[in-house]
Amino acid sequence: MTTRTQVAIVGAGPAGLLLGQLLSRAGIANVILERQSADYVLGRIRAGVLEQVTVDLMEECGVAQRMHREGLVHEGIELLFKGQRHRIDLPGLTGGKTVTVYGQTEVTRDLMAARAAAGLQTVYEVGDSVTLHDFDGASPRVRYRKDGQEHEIACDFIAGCDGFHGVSRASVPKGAIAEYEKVYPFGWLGLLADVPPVFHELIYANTGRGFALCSMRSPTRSRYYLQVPLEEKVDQWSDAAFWDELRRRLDPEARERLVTGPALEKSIAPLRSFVAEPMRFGRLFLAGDAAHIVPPTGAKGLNLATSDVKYLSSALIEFYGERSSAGLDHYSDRALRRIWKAERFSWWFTGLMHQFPGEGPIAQKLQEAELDYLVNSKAASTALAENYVGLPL
Ligand code: RFL
Ligand code: PHB
Repeated sequence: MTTRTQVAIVGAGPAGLLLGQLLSRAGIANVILERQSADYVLGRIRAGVLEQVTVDLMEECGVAQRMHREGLVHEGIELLFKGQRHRIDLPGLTGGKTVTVYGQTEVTRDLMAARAAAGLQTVYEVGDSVTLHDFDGASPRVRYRKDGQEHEIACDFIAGCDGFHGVSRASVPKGAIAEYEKVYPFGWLGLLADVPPVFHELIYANTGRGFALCSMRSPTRSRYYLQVPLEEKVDQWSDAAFWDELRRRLDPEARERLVTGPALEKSIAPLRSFVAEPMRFGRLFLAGDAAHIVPPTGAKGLNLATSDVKYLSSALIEFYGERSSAGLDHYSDRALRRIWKAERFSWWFTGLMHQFPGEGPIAQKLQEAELDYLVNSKAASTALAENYVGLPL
């Protein structure tokens, strides 16, 4: 069966759902195809920190009420090194800017609820059946299989919002895409637990035993991460072993205050820097993790997905409203300028905070010297703060 829409969106992560919402509000018809079930998408524990750009976009989508009620506005982060914590005052260094701690799961849940309430179409559980056709011409099509039935969507544009392992980028002819990649020699072991956070702000810790991060989802739910070797498996880590190792990487006060409890979720994420250029191939546009990955140290991944969507939705709205393709023609260059700066920041902050195997004790000393400079130089801490809260669109 063939149906028609204006924009076919592949992927119902934050990028796809935000794009769908912004387009629908502008009267542009769209369908979202998602490999997994809605519950599976909501079960993935990922980002926790929203830049103002993302908060603003949630408002523009009309889905910001719960985020404003339950989200935690953070005015600082703590850098822990040589056993001591140092605060970075975000608004003081950036002319009043803050970040909001509100889980990606909740962002996704709010967007899914708004989409369902507006009666907009999301086709879940299409598995690996999606294929993209004719996006180098004027009439692209997307095919998929659902419940044993073949479907085809004829559309004006395809938005590839299907993450790093999605089908969209993989459908582009090899020579048409340049890929830049760095894989880091360690991963993050994350643990979610219903215990009060060790501190009311995030703690980023540089230690001789490796990086640690103390984050949260609410005043009663904590999210912690430990740098672990790449080859480590999550079942090698009992909850007790995790808490033990985290304690060792904290300062004495935090160690004392840490409240432990059973893990609700535990997983290992690899760290990668990746950019695909350009982000447009004819009538196929990539957005979010489909086009780029950052290591999570800078908390930029979800926020980059939202800035891509802001640029792409504006360009599509301009196309349908004014019949101008200027915005679409500039989309890739415009998005990549912001992406490369976030890639640089995330790479730099990862390098500053982690232990790199084989680099020897001088690396630790140099990191400590840079951190000492960073927290004592207004210029250096301003550079950190303005990147952390997010560069302007
Ligand atoms: P997603 O969220 O991966 O969504 C893509 C969706 O596409 C679906 N899909 C397909 N659908 C149909 N057909 C196919 N062939 C498909 N292939 C895939 C997938 O099932 C999925 O539902 O990408 P999107 O929307 O671009 O969003 C990107 C963000 O999810 C990601 O950048 C962030 O989670 C990164 N990230 C963080 N970002 C932040 O801004 N702040 C943070 O604090 C932060 N912390 C993190 C993070 C990522 C982490 N991990 C696990 C990688 C912490 C961690 C540990
Ligand atoms: C998180 O809470 O999951 C989180 C917070 C900050 C980061 C990365 C992840 O830099």
